[in-house]
Amino acid sequence: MSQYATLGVAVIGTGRMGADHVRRLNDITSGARVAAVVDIDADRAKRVADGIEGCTPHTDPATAMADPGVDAVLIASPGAAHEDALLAAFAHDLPVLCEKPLTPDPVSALRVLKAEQRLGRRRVQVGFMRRYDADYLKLKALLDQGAYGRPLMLHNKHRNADTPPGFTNAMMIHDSVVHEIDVTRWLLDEEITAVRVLRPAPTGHAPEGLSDPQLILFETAAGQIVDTELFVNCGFGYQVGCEAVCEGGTARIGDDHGVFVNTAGKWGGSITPGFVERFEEAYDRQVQRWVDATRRGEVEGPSCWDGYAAAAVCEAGVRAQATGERVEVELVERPALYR
Ligand code: ISE
Repeated sequence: MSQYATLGVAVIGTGRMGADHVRRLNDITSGARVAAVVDIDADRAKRVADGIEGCTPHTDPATAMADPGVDAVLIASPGAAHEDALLAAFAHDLPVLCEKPLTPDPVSALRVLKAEQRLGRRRVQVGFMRRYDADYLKLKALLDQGAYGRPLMLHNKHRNADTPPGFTNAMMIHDSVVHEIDVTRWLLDEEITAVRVLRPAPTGHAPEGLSDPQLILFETAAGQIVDTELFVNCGFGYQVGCEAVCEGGTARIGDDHGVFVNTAGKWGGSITPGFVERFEEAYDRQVQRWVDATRRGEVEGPSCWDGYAAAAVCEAGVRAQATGERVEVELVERPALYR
């Protein structure tokens, strides 16, 4: 029996992802309601709250968390604001779904990791939503069953039609490659130990100063090599794919093209425009699983350790990108809470 009739969720940040999660919790997720919204823009918070029965607007996360109707927190503010919001949630003993990144760098991620350990139990699920995508789940199941033997390599592709204004080379690692960092660690069940970044001559469609595309290489603790083609101004749509090369065969996901047509001497399908559309079901499943686990009094999914490890690989990745060198990833010993 759940201790919550309906889980009252405070959504921190009502930008693109936050607003999408508010809609999801309202219209799609069962067993939850949006009890509070937080945004530094008071008018915006009020506008969002006004449309939802029983929802209060706030500008400060800690005030929202003190609201008696709030049982859990979904953090979707910019990464730099995550640490304070996470520590406030710990102080209020509230379970959290935290959009990636956990925090923007390994030093602050480690502070969160230590604070959660002081609670003595996990409180946080990190929003690495690809782990909830139907294709990635099938690939993970095949690898875990050993269907094709030991995995030797992964080939990833990650293409965006274009980038928002102000997108930098470092953001290509922190915002985009962070997903391949997480799926690599999750699919192979291994830590990433070193990173290299190759930068071919850029496309003329990239904004000034952006080195696009890039080829990112990971080494894992088990000696596997993983490559990722990242091309964030490809112009034609959103494509994410992964091919696992194993001792006894290969398995590939991400060739989704919707309806396949033959007409006028050509064949083909369509390409999803962006990540919100491509991963819509994964986001829905991620939030539903979080709500269900929280209502059972449990925490599952990607942990603070996964958020910390991703931040450490991102830091190495940005150094590798800037220097052109192979950079080793530095990780502290994995604490017992996350084994
Ligand atoms: C964005 O922040 C995401 O998380 C998307 O999944 C990714 O494809 C995109 O490159 C990032 O900017």
